[in-house]
Amino acid sequence: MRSRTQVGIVGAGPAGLLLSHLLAQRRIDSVLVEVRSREYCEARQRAGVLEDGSVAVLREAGLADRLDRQGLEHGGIYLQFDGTRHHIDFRDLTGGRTVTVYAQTEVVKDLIARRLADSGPDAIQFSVSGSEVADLDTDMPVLRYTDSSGTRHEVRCDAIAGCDGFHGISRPSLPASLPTTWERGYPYAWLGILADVPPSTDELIYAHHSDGFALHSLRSPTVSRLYLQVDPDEDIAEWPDERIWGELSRRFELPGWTLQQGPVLDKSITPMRSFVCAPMRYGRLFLAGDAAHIVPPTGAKGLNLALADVAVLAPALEALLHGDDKLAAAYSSTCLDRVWRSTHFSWWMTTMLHRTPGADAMTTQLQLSQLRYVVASRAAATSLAENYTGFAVH
Ligand code: RFL
Ligand code: PHB
Repeated sequence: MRSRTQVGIVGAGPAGLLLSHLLAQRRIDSVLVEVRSREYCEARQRAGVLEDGSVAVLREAGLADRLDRQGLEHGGIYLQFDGTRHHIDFRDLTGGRTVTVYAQTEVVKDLIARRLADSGPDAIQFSVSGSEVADLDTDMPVLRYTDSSGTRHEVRCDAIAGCDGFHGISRPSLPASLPTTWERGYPYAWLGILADVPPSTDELIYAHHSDGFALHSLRSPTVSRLYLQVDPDEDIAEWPDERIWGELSRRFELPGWTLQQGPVLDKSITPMRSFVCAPMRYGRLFLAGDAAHIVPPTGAKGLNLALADVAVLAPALEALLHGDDKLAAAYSSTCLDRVWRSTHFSWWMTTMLHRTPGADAMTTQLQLSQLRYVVASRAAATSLAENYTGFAVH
């Protein structure tokens, strides 16, 4: 079946969903296709921390009703090392900036509900297969997909947004000679759990430990999210709940403090990688979010970068559709500036806090020296605080 739209969007993660909403607000039609079901997208456990700039983008887009009611504003984090827990006070260090703990699952649920309410049940095509983008050298690229009832579609578009994550089809559709990519793998992974137990902390704890990194995050006053550094080839079957709680308790151990345990609701292992692709545009195909860049989760940046990209892309597409290419031409470099800052910050946090298998004792001493410097020097703490809370989205 052949049809026509203004913007074809591949992928209903945070980037694709927010973009379709921002375009609809500008009265621009889009077709949004997603390989997974709605239920799968709404349950996928991922990020939890929104920068002030991301909250501002969601508020301006009229998407923050539930976020404003249920999001938990945090004015700092704890850094734990050498048996001591130190508070980094973002409000004090940055003149009032904070982050908001609000799960990616909730951002995605809010966005899906809003798109379907505003534009009807066909606004998002879930459970598609065989998505392809083609004719990228022309002013009318094409998006092809097979819908959930088996009908093949060919949609002519003025522009296409590849918001289909790291493993999607959009980035591989660029001509092989075009993009430059940079990649770094890390010799560890995160085992994450969601637990039905009130958090044992008021703010996130990032813990350096000789057995490996641990992070205590949360989802609500009654649900905790915790992570443990494990080997990248670790088998999750080797990690029954008691072993996970035992390891977490050891890595967060502090006299007079106890880690509350509870039923584990979800458990998974995530590999860690830094990746950047430039440029993020080819003709009328624009990459956004994880399709163009990946950061390790230690800096809590991935979701924020995805939202920032499309906040830049929506006005650029609007101008492009009115014949003005200026913002579209600047899209890639505007986004990559923020992407590289977050890539550096995420790499820095990651390498400062994780145990590198096989590393010598000197490496550990250098990490500890850096951590002591961060908690002792206002300048060093301010650098962490301003990167963590993020920079204004333009
Ligand atoms: P997504 O969320 O991966 O969405 C891409 C969507 O595209 C679909 N798709 C396709 N659809 C149609 N056709 C195809 N051929 C397709 N191929 C794929 C996929 O099914 C999916 O629905 O990318 P997006 O929108 O760019 O959003 C990026 C964020 O999801 C990601 O950066 C963050 O989750 C990263 N991240 C964190 N970011 C933060 O800002 N703060 C955090 O605290 C944080 N913690 C995390 C994280 C990621 C984690 N994992 C699991 C990678 C913690 C973890 C453990
Ligand atoms: C989370 O809550 O999932 C989370 C928080 C902070 C991070 C990574 C993940 O750095």
